[in-house]
Order: sequence, then C-alpha cells, then structure tokens
Amino acid sequence: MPVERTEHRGGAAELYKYYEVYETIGSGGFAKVKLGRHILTGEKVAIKIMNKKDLGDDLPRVKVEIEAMKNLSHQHICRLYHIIETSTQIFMVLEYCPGGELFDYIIAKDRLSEQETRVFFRQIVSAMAYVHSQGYAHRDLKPENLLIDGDHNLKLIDFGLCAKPKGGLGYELMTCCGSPAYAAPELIQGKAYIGSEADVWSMGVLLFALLCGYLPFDDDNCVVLYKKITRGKYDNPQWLSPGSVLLLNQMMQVEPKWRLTVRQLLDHPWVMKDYNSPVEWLSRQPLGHIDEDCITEMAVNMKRSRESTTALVKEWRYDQTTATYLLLLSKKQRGKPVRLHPEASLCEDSPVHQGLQTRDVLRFSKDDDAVIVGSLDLYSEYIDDCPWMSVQQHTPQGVRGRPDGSTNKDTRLMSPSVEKRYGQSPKAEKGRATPHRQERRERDQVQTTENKENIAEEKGAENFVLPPPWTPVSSKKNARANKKVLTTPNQNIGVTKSNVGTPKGGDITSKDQSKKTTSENKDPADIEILAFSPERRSRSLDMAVTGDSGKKKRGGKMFGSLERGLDKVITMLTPSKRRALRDGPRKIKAQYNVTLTSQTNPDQVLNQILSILPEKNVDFIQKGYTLKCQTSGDFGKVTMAFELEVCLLQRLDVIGVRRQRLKGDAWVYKHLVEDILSMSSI
Ligand code: 6BJ
Repeated sequence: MPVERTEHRGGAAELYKYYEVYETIGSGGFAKVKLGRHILTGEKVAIKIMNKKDLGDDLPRVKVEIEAMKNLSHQHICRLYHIIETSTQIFMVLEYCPGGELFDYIIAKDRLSEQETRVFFRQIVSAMAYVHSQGYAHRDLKPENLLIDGDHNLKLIDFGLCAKPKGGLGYELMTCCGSPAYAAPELIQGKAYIGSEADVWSMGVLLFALLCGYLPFDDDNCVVLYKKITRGKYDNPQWLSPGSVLLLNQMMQVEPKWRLTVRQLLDHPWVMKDYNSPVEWLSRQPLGHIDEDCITEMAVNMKRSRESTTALVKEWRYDQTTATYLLLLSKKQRGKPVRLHPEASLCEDSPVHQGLQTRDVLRFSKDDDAVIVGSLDLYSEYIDDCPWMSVQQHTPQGVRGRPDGSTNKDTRLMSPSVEKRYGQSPKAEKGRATPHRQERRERDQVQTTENKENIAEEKGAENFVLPPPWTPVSSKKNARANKKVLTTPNQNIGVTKSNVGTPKGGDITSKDQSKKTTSENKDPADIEILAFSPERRSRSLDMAVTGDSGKKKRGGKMFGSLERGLDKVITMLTPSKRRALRDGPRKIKAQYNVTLTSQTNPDQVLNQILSILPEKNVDFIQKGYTLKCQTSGDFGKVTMAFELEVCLLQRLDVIGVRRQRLKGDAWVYKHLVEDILSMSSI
C-alpha cells in the first residue's frame, strides 16, 4: 500500500519515523496535544505540536519551556522525552498521563475530601519545592496543569510561563502571566514580584479548589475579579476544618512576605497530618543516574558496545536515543520488561528509518497538522492505563477495531504485578449525591466565616507485541465525508456544514439548514425519525455534573416549547452516520467523567443534547454518538473545544454522557457542560 509522503507537511517525517500519532487529547494556546506511541518501546506518549508561524512572538516561550523541562527530572513533573524541530513545526514528546487533568477529577467528584486533597497537595508541594530548588518559578499553577498518571500520581505540566531569574529566585520579575483566577495580587497589579511567592498564592487557590470544588476568587468580569483578588477576601465554606482554613489563610496572604514559603509547607502540620513525615521533594530520578538494564537492551538493539551506548545516552540530546532510554526506564519502573521491539531498530540503516516502508500506516487528516494512523481509542485505553479508576471491558463495537478483527486490546499486555500494584492504589472516594454547585454553595455557605486576615514479566520479549499496521484512512476526502457538521446561526467553524437534524424545527436557521440537508441527502432512506419520550427526569450520581439547579428551570422551559412544537424529531442521516448509530453507543464502565442519565434510549439522549447545543451557541460535528463541540468568540476564534459522547454503561445498564474538555477555560467549560446537560433534561 502506498505511503503518503510527509515531507511536504513541514518535514514532520522525523516524527513519523519514531512515533505513531493518534487523536487529539488536548489543545490550548498555539499547541495541540496528540496521543502517540513510540514505535521502538511501544510506550504511549503525549505529543505537543506547535506551528512556528502560529507561535509568532510566543516562540521564545516554547524555548523556555523546552529548556526548563530538559533540566527538570522529578517524580511529580511530566517528563520530556524528545524534541523534534522542523522548519515549520516543533514537536515535544512528553510523558503520557492517562488520568487526564486534575481539574476534571475535581469537578467530577464535586470536591475532594481533606484526606484525598492532602495526598495530592503533598505531591504538588513536592514538585514545587523541586522546581524552586532548581531556580525556577512555574507561574501558571492550576488544576488544568496537573495531570494524573497511571498510578494516580500528579505530574506538573506547562512550563511555558516559567521563569528563571538570572540572579536566582529572590530576584523580582515583571511579566504578568498565568490565569487570572490563580494569579497573586502583586502580579495582577503589575508590581515587581518574586516568582516563588506568587507560586505559593496559586497553590493556595489550588488547595481551595481541591477542597471546595470552586474558586475562592471568581467573577465573569475581569475588573471585579481583580478587585476581589487584590482585597484577598474569600469565604470559607463550613465543611473546611479549622486546620484547612488556617493553611489557606497562610498561603493566600495579600502581602507576599507574610505568605508561607514552599520550604515551610514541607513540614506544615496540616501537610504532615496522618503522615507524620515531611514531604519528600528530592528527585527520585536524578538526571545523572544511568540504568544498566536499559543500556544493555539499547546496546543489543543498536549493535554497539555498552560503553558507547552509555556515552550516547549521556549526551541528553532529547532525540530518539534519549526518548528510547527514558521510555525503557519508565517501562522498567512500571514492572514491564526492559525490551525494545525486535523488528524496529535504533540503527539509522533500519527500515524504520527509511520512510516507514514496513509500516503502511500513515495518512493525514485534512484539518489536522499531524498524521492520524488510526485510533488508539483513548478513552477505552485509559481505563487500562488507570486501573485506579476501574477495569473496563470492551464490547465488540466498543473497540474501534481494525479490519482484521484485532483490537487495541491485543496489543496490550498487562503485567500481573502491575495489576496487583494498581489494585492497591487509593480507592476512589465514595460518591454522594451532587446538588447543583450554586445551590449547594449557597446552602453550605450559610455558615461560612469570612477570611478576615486575610507486569510481572510480560512473558519475555517474545511476547512483545506492537499494534499491527492500521489500514489507512481510504482518502482525505472520504475521511472528511464521515464528519457531519452542525453549526449554530452565523457561525462558521471552518468545517463542512451539512445535514442538520436538531429537534429545533421552528426557527429560520433550522429551516435553512433543513433545506440544505434535503438537497444534500436525497436518499429518503437516510431519514430516521427519533421521538422524545415523556421521561425527562435528570438524575445526578456521584460522577455526574448535572444536578437540580436554577438553570434546570431554563431547561424545563426549553422543553416546554419543544413539547409544544415537536413530538418527533427528524434526523437526517448519511449512510455512514446511520451505520455509526446502528452499531449503537460504546459500552463503557461508569467513570468520573461520565454523567449518568435516567433514560434507556441513547438516540433520545443524543437528540436531547442536540436540541440544546444551538441554543448554547455550541457548534459541533457529529460522529456516531460522539459530538465534537466547540464555541467561538467574537472573531470566530475557537474559545472552547470538548467532546460529549452518549454511551452505554456496563452493568448499570443505563445511558451515560462522557465528556472531555480539549480546549478552553476549565471553569467556563464546567458551567457550560453543566448547563447543556441539565437543559437536556437527561
Ligand atoms: C499530556 C496530556 C500528557 O483526557 C487525557 C490523557 C488528557 C492524557 C485524557 C481521558 C480521560 C481521563 C480521565 C477523565 C477524562 N495528557 N498526557 C501537555 N504537556 C505535557 C503532557 C501533556 C500535555 C493527557 C491528557 N484522557 N478523560
């Protein structure tokens, strides 16, 4: 099968020599993050992709981040493996953290218990003590910049705003950066500030968010928000222990010099509670140490001496050698065999290095800069990567299978020892009913006090399996034809607009769109009729973001009009979409990013969501039961991107909605998704 040449796409061939590139798992600023797999080790990675032209004046920031990450090696900091720079793009290959963002974890659980908060907070203190000890300030601490790895440990990311003052951390900085809600008063006021002191303030805001599930200083209006921050007054909800209230107060002091330092946090009584030991902040993986097992495996593969292999690794060039060494080390640390793929080679004359003739897997997706070689089924797989969540089983349609009938599962060998270890991981906090955020906050805050002061062996190398080649997407055109786009009035998200089957039949836009649909889909067999059932009660479980809320009223009103006008919803579908829907929703296990519904018909749930999206000005592309959503700002700039997927929950036998934020402000996303789901009355 022919392999599409990659050079014309900015010389990204270097990336595809070493990695398989899968779906987008996040984006922000001028970067897009994709799931990838390092071919030689078989390990999953996160690939941060940046276009130099788009970066413009921000290019120096990327350089800052790269330099910082090269110097930082710590158990709670996301590891940098590989840098690939082409004439047009920069690829940062980073540690993959299957648990996603801490932010999503907090909102899914509403808030964390003091005990669970302490586990995470100790890890944050550990990372920050190390960062500061290396002379850096992070300057953008927030729950979106903390990822959860497969062992339920936190990893700090995004050093794009970090600073290393020339004279050391005691020297003042002037650049105002970071997210306003987490920014220290001195930073907001444009004063000179000490980076480490500003980081402690942000850690206080972060600690509050963990314990409360919302921000201490919040307002849609920036000016009002800034005023709140500079006053430094926030309410302590009644569930906070006196110890938590005290610690928060000691961290969120308007006067930087009155704040605790990270050193003081290491053995703070609140931090030490139940542990009776200070936070360990020294790196458990210092850069100087070289692992002999990894060197041996690499030397055999490269047909070199161990000495010359060691010398090569010690150059730390953040090239294929560095990536292979660090990924092998990561495998070893997780109890997996220290083995490289026997067919792939580190040697430059290997077929893998000659344009991937051995792997007919590459295709570009037109609207993506990077290649999609298939789908690793991020969501399904991350359950396997995160046994602390639960173990997920796939139904045949639940796995995006390959034409040969094999599945991703086939390629994964879970070591029993690792499974056992995972089994001992912290148990998820027991769920509780989740009243709506605002309502709950009001109720809880009746008693608030104001803060006045302010793998056992994977049976050897012979069992090492890499994914068999994927069948390439047949063509760019066909790949795109599978995407059905629905947009809201006056908004063009730069993708094909086509059939619209929202239940909003009455308005002009829908009529316009329906007209278009009819002309595009002449086959009457493409029309399906989906009806709403009268049952529209919303149910909120522990992992749900929906709840009884004032906003639900709006949802009710919305459905009032729908009930009057539309008993039946006509959805026009292309054959591909019908097939996707006929296969049914994926079957998954209830996870913290899944909202459970009280309904039994997935199409109904899908349609209810579809009916709300236009109202919320959300543009979307429908792919089967997945809605790829985005919102745009005044100038058409995408302000938020996220996915909603109607799925079937195993055992519980109920329909759920999986949500995943890809881009945009996390708290705005939380409120929007809460609104959509409560208005959908699922
Ligand atoms: C980086 C980003 C490394 O959402 C996911 C997985 C997101 C990995 C994700 C599904 C999921 C899990 C739980 C709840 C909801 N990663 N991994 C920037 N800089 C360095 C590293 C990364 C990004 C990642 C993000 N999984 N959904």
